[in-house]
Amino acid sequence: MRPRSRMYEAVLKLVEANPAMSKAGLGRLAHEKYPGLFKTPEAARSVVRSVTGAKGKRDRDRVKTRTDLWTGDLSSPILNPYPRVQVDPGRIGIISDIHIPFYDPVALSAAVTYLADLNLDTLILNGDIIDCYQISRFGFIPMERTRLRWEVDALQKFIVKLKLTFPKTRIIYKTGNHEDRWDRYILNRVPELFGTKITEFGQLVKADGVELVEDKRVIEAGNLHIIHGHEYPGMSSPVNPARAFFLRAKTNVIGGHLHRTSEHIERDLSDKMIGSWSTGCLCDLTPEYRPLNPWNHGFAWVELDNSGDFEVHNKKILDGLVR
Ligand SMILES: [Mn+2]
Repeated sequence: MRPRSRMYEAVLKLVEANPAMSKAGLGRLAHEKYPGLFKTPEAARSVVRSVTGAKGKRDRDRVKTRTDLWTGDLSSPILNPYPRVQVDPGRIGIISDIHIPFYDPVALSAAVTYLADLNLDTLILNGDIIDCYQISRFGFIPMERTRLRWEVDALQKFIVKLKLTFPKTRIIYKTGNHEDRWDRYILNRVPELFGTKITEFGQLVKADGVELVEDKRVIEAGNLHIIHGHEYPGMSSPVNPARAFFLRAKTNVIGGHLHRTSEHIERDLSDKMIGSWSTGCLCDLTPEYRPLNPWNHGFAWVELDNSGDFEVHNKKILDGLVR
């Protein structure tokens, strides 16, 4: 072990005395207490990081040794790695529930042209972009445009058009419950080919440089979590979609899936403000399979700053106008 610096020792003392304090708070405290050692709170904060990281590693090593000792000779478990996807600070557009071929051309172009003016850093296609109508378990009315082949072609044209409209924007496609129909279909029909390149849904969009987020994984934009909405069970028809998201996520969250614009804000006992939002859809509001519903057209954009704080602009679309 190499000898520890005075800065390291000073910060270690503070970390041990204030286990609940944030890294930024510890940085400020170290700067206040030892101005000779740390010229700025930021300089102190980087030492805080290394001190807490080192402690984290000791703990992780201890857990690993204990786990290896206890389960080393059991057979391998089935585990699901669940990495989160991070979005950088900046402007983030969120559109979802387009349900190609049942998209609403007026609403879709209103949303896309509005977002195109914002110089987005990231655009998130937040699920149910295509319907996968032909391969749903609810049966299907055969028409040219309801065939999966037509949907796939339309999706690819849509992606190409998005890339032209947002040439400098990172585009992330998070799959929703309708895209999940793809894998279920492959698993039922040709399980032997499941998980191979030929059957992978992502192959439809990856060539155009679109990143795919699958398997109900969460996107993190600073302190805001982005989900489609089907990740949680029992989300079928809540009174207020945003509140339903809040009750499940218990943290800042935005999702689509319910095709309705809503917002729910709560302050918790520690004075923390928590916000949840649901976005409207961009599909036909009276589709043949469900003509009566409370849906509205909409989308959102988010301004995310470096601290992780964010501002949600949850837009509605009425008669082709963004409100
Ligand atoms: Mn959905």
